[in-house]
Amino acid sequence: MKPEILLVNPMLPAIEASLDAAYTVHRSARIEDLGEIGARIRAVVTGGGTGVSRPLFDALPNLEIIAINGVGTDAVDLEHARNRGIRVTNTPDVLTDDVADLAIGLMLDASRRIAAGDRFVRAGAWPRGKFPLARKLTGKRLGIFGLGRIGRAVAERAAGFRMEIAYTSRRPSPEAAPSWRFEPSLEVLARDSDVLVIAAAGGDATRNLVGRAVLDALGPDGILVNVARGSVVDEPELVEALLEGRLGGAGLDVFADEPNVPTALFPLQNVVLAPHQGSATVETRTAMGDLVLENLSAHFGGREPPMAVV
Ligand code: 8YV
Repeated sequence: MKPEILLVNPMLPAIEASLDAAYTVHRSARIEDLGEIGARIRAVVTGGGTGVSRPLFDALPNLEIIAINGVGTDAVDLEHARNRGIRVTNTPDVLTDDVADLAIGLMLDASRRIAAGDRFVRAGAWPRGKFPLARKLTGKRLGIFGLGRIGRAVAERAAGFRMEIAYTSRRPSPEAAPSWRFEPSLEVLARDSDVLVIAAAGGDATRNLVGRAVLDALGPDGILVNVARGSVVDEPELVEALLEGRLGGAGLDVFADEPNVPTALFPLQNVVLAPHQGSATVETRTAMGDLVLENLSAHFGGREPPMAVV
């Protein structure tokens, strides 16, 4: 008998075909649809932003493993999983380059107004006048909040733009390049940066840490880029700072209540909005899916999953 699993978010067709070959896959995570199936589910496959809600946990009494198709574990209550003896796995490393690439893209776009220029041309506005001047990125000061794998990959890329790099993290990172300066205070880092990139993990430890004080420290010429989690930023404060011109611009791939983005941001030409697409390439989603398959097959084969978090 194939183990029964619950797939919460769709994956690439080839990955789903491999799941179907090895498991009986249920595809509705609505509690009311689960009924007695819930007791037969032994694994959940879910996205990093979606995780597993408490009601879903409760509807799956025989759950053995949660395989996250993503690096972030903040949407899964790891303590609760540990107490229930449920394994949790994720897909680190394989998405680092893509997320860092997107951070650079958002930083470039928010500075150089590439998407705004595209809208200007498409709207037929060019023959009627010049597009306003943007801001240079090369040589500017980059602050990175969270120097994990993704933060380091952003810093490495930014070196190509001759940016001056500083970071804040729980402690100085032994993996930081000698020229990257450690700054213990996020607010001071923001004050001393032209661009602040958030690459810190989500969850209670970082919730709303980028609030009014940090945004005001970054200031009217500063740019905020977020490729981590919407929860790290106090979103109403961010919207207010952008509307009032207290913050220069933003490149945002993540939001507090995805897929809902504050509509007040839509008219702003100094804000670049992305639909949580940091890891959304065919190559990376294939590699992430392969890791999910490996984590599951190790678990059901009685081996330690390669990417076990719990
Ligand atoms: C994905 C993510 O969009 O890795 C994460 O934590 O949020 C993203 O890479 C998501 O997990 C896709 O399912």
